[in-house]
Amino acid sequence: MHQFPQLVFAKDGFPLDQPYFADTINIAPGERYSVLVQPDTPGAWVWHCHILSHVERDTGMFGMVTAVIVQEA
Ligand SMILES: [Cu+2]
Repeated sequence: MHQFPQLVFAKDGFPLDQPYFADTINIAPGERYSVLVQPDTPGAWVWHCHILSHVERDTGMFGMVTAVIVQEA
């Protein structure tokens, strides 16, 4: 996720013994990770897979990408 540090705190629904901050996480097929972010900067932020063939092609972005909209409180 762009802009906000993410705290990885669980894998496949089970809490981690040692939560950690990570910019990117390697996720194998079928795995799930849970993260916490503190969205304290308003704007439209991109959250996407870093395997570019999963998110980008000649016509633009697609697939494993979304926008997180943060509004003023
Ligand atoms: Cu991917």
